[in-house]
Amino acid sequence: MEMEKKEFVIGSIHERVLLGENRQNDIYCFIWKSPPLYTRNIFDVKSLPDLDHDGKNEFMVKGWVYPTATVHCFIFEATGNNNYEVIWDTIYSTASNGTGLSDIGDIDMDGEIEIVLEYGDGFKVLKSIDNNKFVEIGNVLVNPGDSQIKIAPDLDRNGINEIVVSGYGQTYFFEAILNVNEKKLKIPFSKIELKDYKIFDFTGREVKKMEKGIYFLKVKEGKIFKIIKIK
Ligand SMILES: [Ca+2]
Ligand SMILES: [Ca+2]
Ligand SMILES: [Ca+2]
Ligand SMILES: [Ca+2]
Repeated sequence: MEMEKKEFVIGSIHERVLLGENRQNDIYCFIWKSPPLYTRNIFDVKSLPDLDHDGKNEFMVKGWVYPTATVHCFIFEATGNNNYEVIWDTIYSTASNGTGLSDIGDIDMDGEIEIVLEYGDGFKVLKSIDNNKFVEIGNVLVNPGDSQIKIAPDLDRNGINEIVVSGYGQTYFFEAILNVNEKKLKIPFSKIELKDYKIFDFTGREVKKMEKGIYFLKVKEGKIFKIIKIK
């Protein structure tokens, strides 16, 4: 029986990305190398589940060049066996001295996945609107930037997934402000800082001040969290 092969993408500090494949138990090999992308520091890599619905999966890579402070995002798509091409790309400038990691998820709650691209100064929401076509439907500045993005599965149960942005000891929750009667290609976002949430520990006592560490957050009701510190 032919096993389905899993591929993986590796970015680099140089200008290219490499694609590897698992051949058999513990055996991996590189099967494809991109042309020079004229960017650097390609640490942010994300698999995309065929966002433009043409039957071919995509992957996204983002590079950042210093000191010109430009962020370049590329979306590649498979063109056949073991070959990939850039189908869309965009450049942003950033005032931040670094960039973080992006995520994907349903941000405008239409059942389709969007890319939430971290670009140093905040995030951009990129949406596929046709074959090989992506548009920016949201742009949020998050000081001080250079953050990790995670899409949360509607923790406060109001029907809208959250975008969680963490960096430099700060965490913010964002949600798209959606008007269900109107389909807009530009959506604003509301920002909720973690300090705006009521937080309780597992004994039921309210936590007034969060200290450095890693926390599990669990929604009790509305914007009230039960919290368990694990480190
Ligand atoms: Ca596709
Ligand atoms: Ca969506
Ligand atoms: Ca395509
Ligand atoms: Ca929500």
